[in-house]
Amino acid sequence: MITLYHAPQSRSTRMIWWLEELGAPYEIQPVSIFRPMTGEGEGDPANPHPDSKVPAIVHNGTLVAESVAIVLYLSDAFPERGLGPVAGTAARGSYLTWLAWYACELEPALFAGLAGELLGAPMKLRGYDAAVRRLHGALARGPYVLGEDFSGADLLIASALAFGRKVFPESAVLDNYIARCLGRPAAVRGMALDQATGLQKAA
Ligand SMILES: N[C@@H](CCC(=O)N[C@@H](CS)C(=O)NCC(=O)O)C(=O)O
Repeated sequence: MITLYHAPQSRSTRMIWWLEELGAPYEIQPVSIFRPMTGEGEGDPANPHPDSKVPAIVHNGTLVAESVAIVLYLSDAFPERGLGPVAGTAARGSYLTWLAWYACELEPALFAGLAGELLGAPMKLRGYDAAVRRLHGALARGPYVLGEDFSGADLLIASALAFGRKVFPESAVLDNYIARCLGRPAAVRGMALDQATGLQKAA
């Protein structure tokens, strides 16, 4: 059994999507978090995440925090689902590259854009331009960043693009990619479950 520590409309929302993709037995443990955008909320003593953030999972007694680590841990734990190349396969290097790229390149570019920090910051703008270029390059070669097959890398990248769409250039390639990923049945179920959790919390 996997327990997902979750706060509605946060980075843990896409982990419900991920668990739905994997078809693994799981339960959602709603927790409160501090919301920096509004200054509301506070960390929850019931949350085992070392920084009281979400997402975190506990699987057979093992705590895993950080979105990238959770995505990788679970695609490795359920290899039969084929949602991320496993160690020893030719595509593993590319999978790891895109997961690390998401955390180290795309997220910083996204948040620099959201904070209005790109103009007048040549290093940040250079990183942002490179991220946009690399993504377009990959999506010119296939529907997903690894080519023909959807993976956990797409889940992270597409959900971040959807969240910060206004920061990125107008592009049918990006719009179609987001729609392709977020239109997956598991993603639709994940969003509905996120809403249901939010209602539960409010009640
Ligand atoms: N690098 C972490 C970031 C997690 C994170 O910042 N989560 C936010 C919600 S989207 C949170 O829990 N914030 C609570 C806080 O800042 O105290 C990841 O990707 O998992």
